[in-house]
Amino acid sequence: MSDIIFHHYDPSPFGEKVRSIFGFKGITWKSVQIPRMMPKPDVMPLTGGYRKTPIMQIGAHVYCDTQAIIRELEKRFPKPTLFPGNSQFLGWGMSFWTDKLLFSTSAAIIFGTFGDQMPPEFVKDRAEYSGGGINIEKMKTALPFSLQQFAAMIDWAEQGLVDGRDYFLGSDASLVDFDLYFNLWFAARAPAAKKLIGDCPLLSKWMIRMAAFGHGKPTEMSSTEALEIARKDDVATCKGEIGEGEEKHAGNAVTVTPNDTGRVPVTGELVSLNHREIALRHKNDIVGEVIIHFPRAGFIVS
Ligand SMILES: N[C@@H](CCC(=O)N[C@@H](CS)C(=O)NCC(=O)O)C(=O)O
Repeated sequence: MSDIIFHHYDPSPFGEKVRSIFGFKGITWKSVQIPRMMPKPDVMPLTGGYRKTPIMQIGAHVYCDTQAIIRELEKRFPKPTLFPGNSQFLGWGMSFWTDKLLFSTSAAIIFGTFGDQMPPEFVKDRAEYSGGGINIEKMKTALPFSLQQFAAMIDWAEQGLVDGRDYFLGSDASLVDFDLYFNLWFAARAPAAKKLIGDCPLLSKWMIRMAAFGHGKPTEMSSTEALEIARKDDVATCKGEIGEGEEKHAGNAVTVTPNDTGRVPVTGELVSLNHREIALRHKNDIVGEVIIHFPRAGFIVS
C-alpha cells in the first residue's frame, strides 16, 4: 500500500485530531510539515488552492478536510473502529458542533489571550481566512464571555462521564472522543481554559487517557518528496462514484469551495459526487493529475 502522507504543522488543532486517530489505529505515516499561513507553495499543487490544514495524500489522491481524511482512514484501517455500536451519526454529527461552534469558542479564547503576542502577519492571514471573524481587540474584550461559554459546554462533557465510563460512548473510544479531544488540547494553551478543564475531574482523567493513544508511527518526509510521489502516481484511469440522480454532472468542469472559512474555490473535472464525497480530477504542471477528495457536508459544488 502507498504511504499515508500527512501535511500539517505540529501546533495545528485539526492536525491533532487526525494525529490522535493515527495513534488510536496504530498507523504508520509520513509527516510533511507545512507553513502555518499563506503562501503554501508546496501544498497548492496538491490541493488546487484549498488552503486549510491538514491534508492527507496517498500517491496522487489528496484528501482535504478532516472529515474526508477520517473517512478514508476508517476505510483503510477499520480496526479499531471509530464507530463502535454503529455510532456514525453521533460521530459525524458531533464533529459539526466541535469543529465549528466549539472550535470558534476555543479560537476566541486563544486569540483573546495571546492575540497581542501573535505576529501581525499571522493575525492578518487568519482575519482573511476567517472572512473578517478575527479581531483581537474584540476577542480580548469578549474573553470572559468566551470562557463562560467554554465552561458551560465542557460541563456537558463532564456530565457524560459521571457513570464511570472511560469514553463518551462507553468502554471504547469513538470519533465523538476525538472530536472533543483536539479542541481541549488546543484551548488548554490558555491558562484560564486549562483551569476550567482542570476543574472537571472526570474530563481531566479522560484527557490523560486520550493523550495516551499517542500519534502512531510518523517519520519525516520533505514536501518536494511528497510532490514527486504525486507526480509519479498515474490516476488517468481512476474512476469515482457518482450518486443516483447526479449522473448528468459526471465529467463536468466544477468548482468546490468550503462553506465556512478559507473559501478558496478548487477547479477540476468531477469524478465523484454522492452524499459523502466530492472528488475532482485536477491538473497542473508540477504534479500532473491529482484526484482531490472533499466531504460533501460543508462544501459547495458549482
Ligand atoms: N473543516 C476543516 C477545518 C480545518 C481548519 O480550520 N484548520 C485550521 C488550522 S488547524 C486552518 O486551516 N487554518 C489556516 C491554515 O492553516 O492555513 C477540517 O476539518 O479539516
